[in-house]
Amino acid sequence: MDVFRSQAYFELSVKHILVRTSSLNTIRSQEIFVAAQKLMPGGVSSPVRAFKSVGGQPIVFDRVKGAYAWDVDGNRFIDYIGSWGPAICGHANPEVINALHEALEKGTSFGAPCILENTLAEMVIDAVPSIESVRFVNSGTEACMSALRLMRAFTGRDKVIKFEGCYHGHADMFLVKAGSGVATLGLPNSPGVPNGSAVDTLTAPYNCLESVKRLFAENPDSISGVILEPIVGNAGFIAPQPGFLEGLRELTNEYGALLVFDEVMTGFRIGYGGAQGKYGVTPDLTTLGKIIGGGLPVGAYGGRADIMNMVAPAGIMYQAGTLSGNPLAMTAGIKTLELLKREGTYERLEIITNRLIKGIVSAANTTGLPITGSNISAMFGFFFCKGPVNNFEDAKASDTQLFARLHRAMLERGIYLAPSAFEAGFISLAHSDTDIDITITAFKESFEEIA
Ligand code: KE4
Repeated sequence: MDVFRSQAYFELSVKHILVRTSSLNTIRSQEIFVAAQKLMPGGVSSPVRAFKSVGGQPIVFDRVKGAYAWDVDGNRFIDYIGSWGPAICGHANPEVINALHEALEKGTSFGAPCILENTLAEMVIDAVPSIESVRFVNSGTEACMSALRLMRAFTGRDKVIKFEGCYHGHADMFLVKAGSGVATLGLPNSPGVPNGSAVDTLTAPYNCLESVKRLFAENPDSISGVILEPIVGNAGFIAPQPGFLEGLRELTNEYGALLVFDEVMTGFRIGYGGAQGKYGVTPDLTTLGKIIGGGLPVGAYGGRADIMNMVAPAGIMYQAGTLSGNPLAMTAGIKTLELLKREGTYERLEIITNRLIKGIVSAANTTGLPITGSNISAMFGFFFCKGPVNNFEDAKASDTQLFARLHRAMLERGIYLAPSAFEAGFISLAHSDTDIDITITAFKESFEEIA
């Protein structure tokens, strides 16, 4: 059978099995996704995109602009994921795009020092209280993996404390009671992670200082440090309780361990100085990603100079990357941070995000649905339960089935929410007051539909 006929036959057969599963026309998404599943595991490049926990047809994007995404069937959505955080200045921001066009003329990758790395490094060091020196990598996973290696190298200790539901990328030692896609898929800490990698990863419930104290007391000289999301976005949205971050700072100081804030999600999202700027707690190391790449692949880890000086070639802890410090990614990050530095950006983000979450909670209350929700600047979330939600156990007790039904109802009304109850929502400077009004109305209608 020649390729053309086989392709035509395949497409014809696909059309026959494709049915419209909702009022939303997603035929082309379905065709593409059916084909994708024959090419890539689960048809996606990252598990959470497959809609496994909310069901239904993953939406195949065609293009994005500002607060909106268009799928391959021509449906437009108001997007509250924003590529999982990077699009805080709106998708395809014209100033970022123009800067990239200029940078492209000089090439796509150097594999050599480039002044753009200096520029972005200076901006990060100026913005983030804990960072005196920074190393760029290509993802949040790489940043967290490297930060853990550095914690161990600097202290000479092997164990690390992480919190249930927090997600620090997919490196072996972090896939222990992790959040995000691992929690979404209910994977038991993922097979393939050898015991040797996970045995030194200790876990505690988020917001529970007593558990951390106990772990330190039981392992007084073997814990290299504590790593956490200072505001959780990977178990759903969970804020630190008053005193929690300060308590971790005191405990790590007392035991000679390091405190590491994973600000891959919160960095430059909840303020220009991240969560550490908001709460006034300074960790020893910080990991970053998402926004500092402006939508291109960038991660970073940085912190006290005496610690960072251990990183090769300044020191003996090895870490490297072919595309690290890539000129295009640096350009997108620089321009994005320049836009965020402008007067009034975080005030605007706080106002529209707070209005949205208040509208969501009020609509659910009117419909009689149990809900708890909140925001911190441009990051928000809610759970279908009475609340409060202070840790992953609380989050898991929420009604995730109801969330799945809400997700579908909102898609049909042109609103694109994270396809998991264990994720956060992200707003951008491109979301207009009208977008917020439309979204609140869609929530009201959806709550009435699913109640
Ligand atoms: P990446 O390797 O995906 O760039 O970053 C890993 C990571 C590390 N730390 C935090 C706090 C993170 O939120 C992430 C990644 N976030 C998820 C969203 N919950 C990425 C989405 C996905 O896995 O597709």
